[in-house]
Amino acid sequence: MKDMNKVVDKMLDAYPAKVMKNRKEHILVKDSDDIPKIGANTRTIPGIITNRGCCYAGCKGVVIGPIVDMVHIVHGPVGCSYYAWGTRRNKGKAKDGGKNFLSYAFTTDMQESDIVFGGDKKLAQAIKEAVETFNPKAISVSATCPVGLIGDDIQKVAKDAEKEYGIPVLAFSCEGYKGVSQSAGHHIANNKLMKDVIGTIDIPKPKEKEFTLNILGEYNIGGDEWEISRVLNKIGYKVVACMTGNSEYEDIAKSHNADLNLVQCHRSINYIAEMIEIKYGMPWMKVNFIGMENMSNTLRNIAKYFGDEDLIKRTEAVISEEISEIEDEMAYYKEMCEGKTAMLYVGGSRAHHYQGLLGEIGMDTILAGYEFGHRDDYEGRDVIPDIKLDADTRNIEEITVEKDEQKYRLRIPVNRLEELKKELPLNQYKGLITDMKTNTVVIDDLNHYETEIAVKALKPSFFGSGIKDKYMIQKMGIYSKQMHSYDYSGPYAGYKGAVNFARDTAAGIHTPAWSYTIPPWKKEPMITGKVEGVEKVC
Ligand code: CFM
Ligand code: HCA
Repeated sequence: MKDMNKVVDKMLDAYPAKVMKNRKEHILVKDSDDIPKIGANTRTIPGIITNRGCCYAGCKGVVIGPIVDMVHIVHGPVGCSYYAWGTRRNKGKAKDGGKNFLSYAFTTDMQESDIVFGGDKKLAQAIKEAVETFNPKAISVSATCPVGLIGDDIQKVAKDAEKEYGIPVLAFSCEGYKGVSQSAGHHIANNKLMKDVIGTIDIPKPKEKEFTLNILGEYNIGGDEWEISRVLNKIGYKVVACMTGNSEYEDIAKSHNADLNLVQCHRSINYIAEMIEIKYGMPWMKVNFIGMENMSNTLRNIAKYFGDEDLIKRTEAVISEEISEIEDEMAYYKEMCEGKTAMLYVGGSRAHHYQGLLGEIGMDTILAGYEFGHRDDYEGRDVIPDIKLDADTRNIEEITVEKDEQKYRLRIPVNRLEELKKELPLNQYKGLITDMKTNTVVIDDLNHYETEIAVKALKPSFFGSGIKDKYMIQKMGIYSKQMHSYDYSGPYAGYKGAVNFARDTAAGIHTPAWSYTIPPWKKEPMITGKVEGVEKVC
């Protein structure tokens, strides 16, 4: 068995003292069942090649962008808009009679003269053109870095446009430099959706045997939401809104009227889940739709929440039917992958969510980390978090929710809810470190240098990566799957998604392509030399 501490020491060894001290806080070896503390959600050291994105990416790219029937205007130079054009594979379809603008990229294309003289007029003109050409239900405006630096008042431009055109125009002051990663952008997006959209359209209360859900933190990457909703609908649930994958503006406006919020990606949307609970009394439950067992447990938990006998029976019937359809194929791929190892370095939730599915095809995750997860994403939480404590709230206007205005609409009695909180993941969740085995490595804000050391030392068969690290890993002869967009594949969620993932993984690991690549450790000479008077092997 590899000594993981030695691998970590090798990573840290090359750093100057100050950098080493900093990085040490973000890297740990899990060597017992204790949950060690990890440094997270802090500024990346300048000069280190981080995989992180920016605040604008988190707000426009992640949370707001997937809403299908809004025109999303990026106020800034064209590159910021172009970068976010279609790369995330957040799929969407127009609903009956509705519109879908996801394939477009709208930008004000700021030039030097706009930076000098201000871009407000150009933005107002862009909104006008969008209304006249596309007649959307609503418009979003997202600010990129220069907008904040020159002080364009996008909030005023949006308010004036709302009055003039009679449709919601949501302005997000999500300049890229705010916060330390895309996480700040999630928070800004959550706050505005809560303040200006959620709760603005009421729908009738569901009938007695109607069970309504929202899915939060699910963005329909590669069609995941379609697969999740297929199974939920088969059991008999009605999904009011998916935030924000494949959703329409009005779905979100109505979402406060559902019975229960399901939270898939906690990192990006915990703020809305908390605020809806405080304002409307709707509880939220942590779910995981990735992997057969996680999917089944999630479905059982939802049914248990409602406690309806028929619903529980239907849930069991659907689970059996779905599993019987895929188990042979899963077993076949398991045989191909059994005993192989994996590394996962993805955003703020997938590095955790995919470990169960990898386990189902016989693969252990030996190293994992988040780009921008917070401490609670690593360590889990069993109490209701205080949303104001997040470091991201720096520079971000807080929204307050009036407790006196609570509109309780609970389907189940409050005392039963309190009981269920002891049995179900209501308001609570496990962390990435909690679920990892011993003798594994956890790394926050992993960089390219550390990736190279880890891959060389541990030679995994699979690396779940992002676009910035994928090819550098493949050049080392290791199969790397882009876990943000699934490359060109998916869905990976739910039962049918699990088979897609298993098939892609088995094929990726066993492709003969790797035998044509000579990894650096097979051709690089071992150089022995003196560094600062110390004998070193590099
Ligand atoms: Fe949530 Fe996401 Fe993720 Fe995320 Fe992202 Fe994404 Fe991601 Mo890329 S919302 S934290 S900010 S699950 S875009 S769909 S894949 S880094 S792990
Ligand atoms: C983002 C979006 C991203 C980027 C993926 C990557 C995505 O945060 O800007 O850098 O590999 O999922 O598309 O996370």
